[in-house]
Parts: sequence; structure tokens; C-alpha cells
Amino acid sequence: MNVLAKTQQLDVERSAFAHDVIEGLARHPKSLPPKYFYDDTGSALFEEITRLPEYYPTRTEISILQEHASDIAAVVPKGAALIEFGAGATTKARLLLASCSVDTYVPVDISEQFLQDQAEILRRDFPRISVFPVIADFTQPFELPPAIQSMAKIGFFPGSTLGNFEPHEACGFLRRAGTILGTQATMIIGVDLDKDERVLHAAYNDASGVTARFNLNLLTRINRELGGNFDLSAFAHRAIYNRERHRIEMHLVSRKAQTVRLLGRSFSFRQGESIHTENSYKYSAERFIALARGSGWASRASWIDQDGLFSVHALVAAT
Ligand code: AVI
Repeated sequence: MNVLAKTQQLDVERSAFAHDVIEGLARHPKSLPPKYFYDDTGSALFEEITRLPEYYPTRTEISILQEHASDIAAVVPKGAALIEFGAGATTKARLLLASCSVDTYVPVDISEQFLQDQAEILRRDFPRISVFPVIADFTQPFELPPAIQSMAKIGFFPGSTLGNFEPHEACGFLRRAGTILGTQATMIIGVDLDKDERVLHAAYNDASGVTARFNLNLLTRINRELGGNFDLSAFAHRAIYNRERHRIEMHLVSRKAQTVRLLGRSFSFRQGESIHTENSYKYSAERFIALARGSGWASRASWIDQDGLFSVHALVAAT
């Protein structure tokens, strides 16, 4: 992308961010979309979260992928293309690339620089695998590279990112993925399981406060990119489990009555008023399979760790 195109894209991204923040803070109750957590600092803080002792999902999913590597390889046809929706740290894709007979890896992500860097490292580490990065928002329809058209396609969506979608959005994502991947596709997807509230509470209220910094960084980003004047010390991180809706909710709670200004507008907060910043839905294996079924996919296999914390599912396009 040339410099002008890049500047224009940054303008579009900034105005979408401005629009979503203004709209979210004008709502009752106030909310902000979780996708804006991931600026450079937010992405680094999320990487830190994945290594916390309390945050079980990442290490548990990796252990499932390792332990069941040969069963997972059995659902992957020879010479298939692995298409990863949102390619963060490629640790999990690497496990599949090492154990499955995949010829081609297609990471799909919005961040061009990150994708190109990861692609280069992967090409070096897996010289027999062709890498075709696709720069796209994976929550929207996108085209697969023509070079993989005739190959069997395996979608990969690890990390329980699906849990950050509202159930109807999760359904929409799975349907779109089905359209993109085609009727013969398989999808390997990681889904966090519903469990003891204390385990969930600890995972999102870690003792060292990394999740709090991750949550508050959203306000830092608004201050920097949209000229806001949020006082970070006047907001507290709170994560609670909403049992009826099977979800962890993250909030930023105003410690006092205050007014915040950004982009020429004012937003008033009562003491104790919250900005709802994220939902992280937790599923039972059965509820997830029912959701997948209603979204055009049938369950082929499911793998769960021995403590029942996390699940990895292989889905096939339902006919
Ligand atoms: C990215 N996503 C699956 C994480 C989760 O667990 O919902 C984001 C996160 N939020 C707080 N901690 C981690």
C-alpha cells in the first residue's frame, strides 16, 4: 500500500473509531466495542494476559491441540489449505502446521504489517508451506486467494474469540465463514467452557492487574487518538460473571461524578456508572454445537481437557 492509500485508510479507521466511541458513550448504559482494545499497547497487554497463571484459556487450548494432535490431523485432508481467521501470535497455527498435512497457510487479519512480518517468519520456519496472507476484517465477507481455490479448506478460529461476539454475531460469523470456505470445508474452533464462577472471576480479575491495565488502556487510546481527557485514576476495572447470560462482562466504573470531553462533546458520569467494554461468552459443548448447527455446521469431533475448562471442535459444513 502506498503512503497516500495508507494515510486515507488511517483516516477511515480513526473516523470509525470516533463514531463508535461517541455513539457508545451517548448510550444508556454506556458501552464501547471490544475490538478497540487492540492497539499496540493493548495487543501487548493481551499477550501478557495469555501468560497469567489465572488466565487458563490459552495454555489449556494449546495443551488440547498438542495432546490431540493426531486426532485433529485425522480430520484434515492431505494437501489442505489452513485459513486462520484473525492471526495473532501464530503459536497455535504452528502446532497444526507441524502436525497436519497442510500445504498452504492463509492468515487473515486487518493489520498488514503484522501479517507480512508473521508470514516471513513462517515461510522461514516452514519452507514446505506456501503462505498467502489476506488483509481483511475477518468479521466481514472477504475473498480467498485464487491459488487455493481447488484445495480442501480448513478454517481455524482459536482463542475463543467467538466468545467476544454476541450469540447472533457468532451465528453470523459462522455462516459467513461457511460461505467463504465452501461446502466441503472443515472448521477447527476453540471455545471457552462455562465453569465455576470463581475460576472465571480470577481469570478476568488477575492479581497482578494486567487485565485492569488492558481494560483501562481503551481510555488511554481514546485520549491519544481522539483528544479525550479521561482521567484513568477516576475509573476502576470490574469483571463480573453474568450467570443468566453465561458471560463475563468487563466494565470501567466511574469512581466519582465527572464529565469527560472528547471531540468537542461532553459525557457525564454518575458515581458508580459503568462503561461496558466487553462480553466473553462461555458455552457448554452442547450449547456451542447447537449454535454451530443453527449456523450451517455439524459437529465432527470435540476435544476437552481433563479439567473441563476449554473445548476445541471440528465442524463440517452441514448439507
Ligand atoms: C480475546 N478474547 C478471547 C479474550 C477473552 O477471554 O474474552 C479477551 C480478554 N479480555 C479480558 N481478558 C482476555
